[in-house]
This record gives sequence, C-alpha cells and structure tokens, in this order.
Amino acid sequence: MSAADDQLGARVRALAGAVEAIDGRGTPDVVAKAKAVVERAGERVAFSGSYTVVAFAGATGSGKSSLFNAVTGTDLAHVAVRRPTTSKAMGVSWGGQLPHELLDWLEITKRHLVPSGPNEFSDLLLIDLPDHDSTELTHRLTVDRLVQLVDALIWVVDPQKYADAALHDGYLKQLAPYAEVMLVVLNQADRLAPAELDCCLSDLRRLLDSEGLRATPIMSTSALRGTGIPELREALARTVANKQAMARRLSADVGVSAAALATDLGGNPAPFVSDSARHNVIRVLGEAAGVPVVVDGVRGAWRRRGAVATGWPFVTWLARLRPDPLKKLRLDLTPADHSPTELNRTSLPKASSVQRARVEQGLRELTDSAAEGLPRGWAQGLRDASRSSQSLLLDRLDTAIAGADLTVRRGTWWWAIFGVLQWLLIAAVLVGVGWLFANPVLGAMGLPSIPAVLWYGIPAGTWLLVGGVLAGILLGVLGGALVEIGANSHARAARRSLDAAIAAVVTDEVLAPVQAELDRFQRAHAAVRAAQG
Ligand SMILES: Nc1nc2c(ncn2[C@@H]2O[C@H](COP(=O)(O)OP(=O)(O)OP(=O)(O)O)[C@@H](O)[C@H]2O)c(=O)[nH]1
Ligand SMILES: [Mg+2]
Repeated sequence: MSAADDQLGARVRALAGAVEAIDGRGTPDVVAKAKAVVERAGERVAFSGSYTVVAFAGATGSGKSSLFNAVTGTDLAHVAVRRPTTSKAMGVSWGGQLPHELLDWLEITKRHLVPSGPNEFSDLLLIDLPDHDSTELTHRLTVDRLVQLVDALIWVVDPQKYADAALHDGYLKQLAPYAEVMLVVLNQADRLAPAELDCCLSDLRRLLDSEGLRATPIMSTSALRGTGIPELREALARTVANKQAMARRLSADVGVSAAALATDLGGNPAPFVSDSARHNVIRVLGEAAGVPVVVDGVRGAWRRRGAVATGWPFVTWLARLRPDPLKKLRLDLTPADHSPTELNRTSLPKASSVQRARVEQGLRELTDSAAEGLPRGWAQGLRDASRSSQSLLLDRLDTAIAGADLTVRRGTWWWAIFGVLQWLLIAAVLVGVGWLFANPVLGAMGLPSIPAVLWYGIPAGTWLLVGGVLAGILLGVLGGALVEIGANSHARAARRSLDAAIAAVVTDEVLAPVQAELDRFQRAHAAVRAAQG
C-alpha cells in the first residue's frame, strides 16, 4: 500500500470520526452524504480495489455506445438512430474472469467478458451508460447513481450539444472537484471541417475552464471513422496503469464531504464557557436553590445562639423566644449527624415557578454565551446538555445545601466565659440585694444587724446591685457586638461552603455535560480538518 493510500485511509477514518461527532447536530443531508462517502470508500476498496472503473457518460446520440464498441473492439453495445438507445448500463472487462462483486456493488446486471485479443485491457471495468438527458427517468437515475460510484468518467459530447446546459449545469460544474478523474471527448468530429473542429474544441476548453475543470483533458474522436480512438485507448490505458483513478476519486469524495461539513460547522472552532458565564450560572442556581436564605439563617442562628449564651441573663429569654432559623430549615445538623442512608433534605420552600424560571434563565445565559457563532443544531445540543439533569437539578442542589457544613452548632469558646461572667454578675446583684435588704429583715426578726460596709460612702450592697446590673448590661452589649462580628464571619464562611457545594453540583450536572458537548464540537472540527487533508 502506498503512502498516498495510507493518507487516503487516514482521511476516510477522519471523515468517519467527523460524521460520528456531527451526527444529530449538523444538517442531516450533509451528514448523510458524508456517511455515504465513508461507506462507499470502504466498500469500493473492499470490492476489487485493483480494478479501475471507467464509464462513458453523456447526452443521447452523442455516440457513447459507438465509442464503447470502438474502444473495446466489439459490437456489444447497441447503437441505433432511435433515441434514446441504451437503457441499461453495461460493463465489460478483459481477462479470465469478470469482477462480479464489483459489478454487483455497482448494480450492473448486463456484463460481458471480452475475449483476450489486441484490444485487451487488464484491470479495467468499462461501462456504457444510458443518457443523462433522457425522457426516461430511469436512465437519469442510473447515470446519477453510477456517476457517484465510478472511478473515472469520460463525458462524450457532440458538435451540436457540447454546450448543453443539462450537461454543464446538471453535471460538469458540480463535478469540478473531480476534474482530475474526468475526460471530455468531442465525438462525431467527422461532421466538422478541421477549422470548425478547432473552433469547437477551443470553445469547449474555454467553457470547461470557466467551470473549474482546467484539469480535465479534451479529445476529439470519430467513432464512425475511427479517428482519435487509439489516443482514447492510450488515455484509458494510462489511467488504468497508474492506478490512481480510484484513490483520486475517493479523495475528491472525501474532500467534497469534508468541505461541506466544514461549512456546516461554521467558523468558530473553539467555543468555550467563559469564567464569568460559569460563575454566573453557579450564582444564579445557588440563589434559586436558596443559598441567600440559608446564609441569612446562619447569621440569624449565630446571633440568636450568641445572644442566649452571652447576653444579660435577665433578657436572654427574649432571644430564646425567637425561633432558630436553621432548625426551621432543618440545617442545624453537621454533615456527620446525618444518617448515611437518609437522603438529606432541607426544609427550604419547594422551588417556586419563579425559581424554576430563574434556573431556566441561568442555563440559557450559560449556553447562549457558549453557543455564540455555533450552528443551530449544535446550539440546541448545548442547551439539551445543560438541561440533561434539569428535573433533578433543584433536588441535587437542595441535597448539597443540606450536606454543607455550616459550623454554627458548635458556637465558640468565649461564649462560655461570657456566660460564666454573666452569672457571676447576677450572683453579685443577688448578694447586693440581699445585703441591702438584710438589716431591715434581721431587725424585724429581732436579730443583730450586719455591720454596714461603705465603699466611697455608698453601701457595698448598692455597689454590687447597681454595678452588677450595669456590668451585666455592658457585658451583654459587648458580647452582642462580638456575636455580630462572629455572625457575619460565619455567614461568609457558610456562603463559601455553600457556594463550593453548589459549584460541585453545577459542575457535575450542568458544566460537565456542556463541556462534553463543546469537546465534541472541537473533535468534529479537528476531524473535518484532518479529512480535508
Ligand atoms: N457521424 C457520426 N455519427 C456517429 C458517430 N458516433 C456515433 N454516431 C451515430 O450517432 C447515433 C447515436 O450513437 P450511439 O452510439 O447510439 O449514441 P449514444 O450516445 O450511445 O446514445 P444513447 O444510447 O441513446 O444514449 C448512431 O446513429 C451512431 O451511428 C460519429 O463519430 N460520427
Ligand atoms: Mg448508447
């Protein structure tokens, strides 16, 4: 196998990879054609890859069958004045055996083995086609099918119809990528004077050049007189000998399909999810799942618990009356407290239609930014990927929130010190009250009174009572300020922890499928580039 064959094999494999990546995303017709090329290339190589298949094609009456007979030295093809004459494709080959598999693949039932002789070609399957401009639809269908399959084409034209639009617009212009594996023969040259023939040939050349067929040679023949037949046979022999026709034809097929797929994919080879779009979707989904509510709950719970632990005991019952926001949300447990079999759920309100709409909008913003410049099918693919687990998304986000460590339950070490101090101050207040009211009570009971103790001229009991109350209130205010700082810092920590939990879910459930789709798009682009060679 030659390096060129290896390269063609690699390009066909790349096209197969491109088809696989693009199937379901690209324009169905373009993908189907590329798929057909991959299949055809595999089959063509498998069925008698050593043969070169060449067909005579052209308008009715141009002389295809006459040339076929002249070149093969037979009268196998039916030639007549009646139009159209040939209605079924016929194939002939030389040597010991017909390439039946190849003929079956081409669906050619009329087949003949030409006996060995002076006109022998080896490894050539020569086909006489019906006309392409027929009143008979089946003729055109046969031509269209075989034009897709044969390795090389000899277009036979005559002096009257060589510029016919049916030939040029219907076939030649579209076959420009196959210029190297085509030959145009101006037959019935005997009908023209030499000067007219030259004029006709140069007109034909100009026409072909303008259609992108510079690489297609032109010859003139007369099947009637035998003029140009040896040259045509030589051209055929050269085509068979260098064994490049099949590879060139397949290579052109792959090139045409790859170019069509490239156009279908568009010009943006590396779409991506921007950091801002990524952060935005995490934020929006976090908000929709209730992160701000939980962060406020953490702040509120810390305040409430801090107030109970550090506040002035005479008023902390007020704080106790307030419900604990985290308990209400079922978020007062640390992750370790959850049973491993229990599905962790918060009691955050069920997603409202507004929340669902915001999720929808967040996902749309994400995919719209990534899909910029992508063809419609791929943009839809991105949208579908972002929604692949949408029905479960809010549940997963809720479970992630339930599992996040909010670290509120434990409180903090200095709360206990403040608590002890508060109770010591309460004790001081009680001692003060006892001291102040002890002597009247003792006097009434006829018991000896306690000696008065004065500090700065004021009874010690008053110091203890007033000082204890003031210090308790001050300590409460100081504790409240410190608790507020702690509440804010815990709210921030909770937000970080929740954001991380939300980010993990969004990454798994949304960003990863979207990225997989973008990777698929890039893979498609790379495969198409490789198929283009
Ligand atoms: N003068 C002249 N007549 C030719 C030449 N080649 C073919 N003819 C005649 O042109 C007519 C059509 O020839 P065919 O070979 O049947 O043409 P075809 O292209 O096979 O036609 P279909 O089978 O109908 O598509 C016949 O009458 C031939 O005798 C030629 O070189 N010169
Ligand atoms: Mg014919």
